[in-house]
Amino acid sequence: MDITPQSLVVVANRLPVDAQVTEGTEGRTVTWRPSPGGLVTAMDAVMRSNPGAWVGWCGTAGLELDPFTDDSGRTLVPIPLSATDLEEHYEGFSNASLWPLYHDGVAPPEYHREWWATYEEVNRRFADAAAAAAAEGATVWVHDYQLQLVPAMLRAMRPDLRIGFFLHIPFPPHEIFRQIPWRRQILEGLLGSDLIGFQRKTDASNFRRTLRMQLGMQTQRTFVKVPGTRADEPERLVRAEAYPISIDSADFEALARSPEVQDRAAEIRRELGNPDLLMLGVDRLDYTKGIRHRLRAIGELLDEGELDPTRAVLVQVASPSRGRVELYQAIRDDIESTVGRINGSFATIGHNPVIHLHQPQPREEIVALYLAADLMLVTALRDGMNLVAKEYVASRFDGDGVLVLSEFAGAADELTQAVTVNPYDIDGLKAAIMQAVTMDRSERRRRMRFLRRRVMENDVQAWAHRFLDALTGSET
Ligand code: ADQ
Repeated sequence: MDITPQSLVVVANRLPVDAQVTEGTEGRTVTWRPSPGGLVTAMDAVMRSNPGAWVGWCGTAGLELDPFTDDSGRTLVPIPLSATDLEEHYEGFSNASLWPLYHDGVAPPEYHREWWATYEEVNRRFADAAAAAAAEGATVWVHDYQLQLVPAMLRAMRPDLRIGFFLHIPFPPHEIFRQIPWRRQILEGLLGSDLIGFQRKTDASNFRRTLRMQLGMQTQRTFVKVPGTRADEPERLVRAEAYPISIDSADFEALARSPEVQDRAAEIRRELGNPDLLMLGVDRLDYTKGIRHRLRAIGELLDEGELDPTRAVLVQVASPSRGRVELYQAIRDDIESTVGRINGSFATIGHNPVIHLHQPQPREEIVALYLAADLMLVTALRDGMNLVAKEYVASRFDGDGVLVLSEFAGAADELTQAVTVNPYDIDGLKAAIMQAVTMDRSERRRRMRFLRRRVMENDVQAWAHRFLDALTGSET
C-alpha cells in the first residue's frame, strides 16, 4: 500500500499499538491494541495537531503488515522483523552489546559480528520506511539505541529532512564507549541528525568528548562541527544537548486523586496488616535497576533490628519487559532467592517483610501503591532518567512521602530534594533509608513540595515540544 507522505515522522523500535493475531476458520485476523507508554503519551501531545506517521515494529515476529491510518489520523508503518532479526538486532546487539555498555558496563557486554550485520540491516529497513513516509522537508524524530544508524542512512537518501535523535539511555564516557568494535559507524550514524538529545548534561558532554577523541572533531558549546564527506560538501553543525524526559504529570495526579485509586491505596495498607512503614520498589526486571542492592540493605536493616520485621514491609514490583523473559530468568531467580532468605528469617504467620510481585501491574494499581507507600526506593546502578521516581512524585498530591533516589539515575539532576544515594555503598544506602524513615513530617512535606514543583512543571508534553522546537528552529 502506498502511503501519503507526512510532515512529521516518528521512528521507534515499537509502534504505539501491538498487533493481536488470531487464526480463525476464515483466515487470519489482525486487531490492534494500544501499547501505552511514556513515549506514546509524549508523542500523542505533539501529534494531536500534526498526526504524522509512526514507523516501528508491530510486536509479532515474522508478521508483514501494510501501513494503515488509525482513528486519530496517524499513519502507522509496521516494520517486519523475523525471529532472527529479533534475536540478533534486538536481544543481541541492542540488549546484550549496547545496553550493558551504555550503562557503564554494569554487566559485561558481548560482541558478535553477525549481530552487528543484522543491526545494520534492520536499521536500513527502518530508514527506508522512514524515507518513504516523509514528505519533502519533513521532520523525522528517531528514538533510542536500537536505531542509531538510521539518522545517517536517512540523510544520505533524503538530505531535505530535519532529523532529530533522542537517546533514552545514558551515553557512557569515551573510555567505555571506545571498546565497541563498530564505534566509528555508530558515531557517524548518529551524526546524520541535526539535533541529538540526551537525558543528562553529562551524557551530552560524554558524546561530544567521544567525537573529539575518537573522530578528531571540533565542538563548540553544544555544537559539533561535522566536516563534509566530499570536498564540495559544506561543514554541518550538529547540536548535542540534554532534554530530560518526563511523564504526563497531570495524568498521574488525576489518577491518584480518583476515589477508586485512593480507596485501593487504603485497602493495600489494610491488606498488608496496616504496617508502620511501607517501602516500595517498582522496576522493570533488569540488572541496571539495583534491586539486589536494595534488598541487601533492607535485609541488613532487619538483621540489625533497625527495622522491625513485624511493622515494616517492602513491596517490590519487578516484572520482565515484553519479550525478554528468558534472558531475565537469572535475575528473577536471584531476587526470589534473596526475598526467600529475608522472609525465611523474619516472616511471622500472616506477615512477610518483603513481597515480590512478578506480574506487571495495571497503572491504577501502580499509582495506588505510590499513594500507599511511605518510602519510594529507586536505587538504579545506572539509568537514563527513571520515570518511576517522577511518577511517585506526581502521584503524591497529598504532599507526603519520601523519595530515596540513586545519584546514577538521570532524575537525580532535577530531583535534588530527594534523599540521594550511591547504591553501591550498602552502608550509605542503609543510612539513607533510615534518614527517610525517621524524617519528620514538616521536612518530608518541604522536600515533596520542591519535587512536585519540578515534576509538574517539566512534563512530557513540555519535553517533546522543547525537543521539536529546537529541531525545527522554532524555539523562542
Ligand atoms: P525503563 O528502563 O523502562 O525506560 P523507567 O524510566 O523507570 O525505565 O520506565 C519504566 C516504566 O514502566 C514506568 O512508567 C513504570 O511505571 C512502568 N513499570 C515499571 N515496572 C512495572 C511493572 N512491574 N508493572 C507495570 N509497570 C511498570 C527507559 C530508560 C529510562 C528512561 C525511559 C524513558 O531505561 O532511564 O527514563 O526509558 O526515556
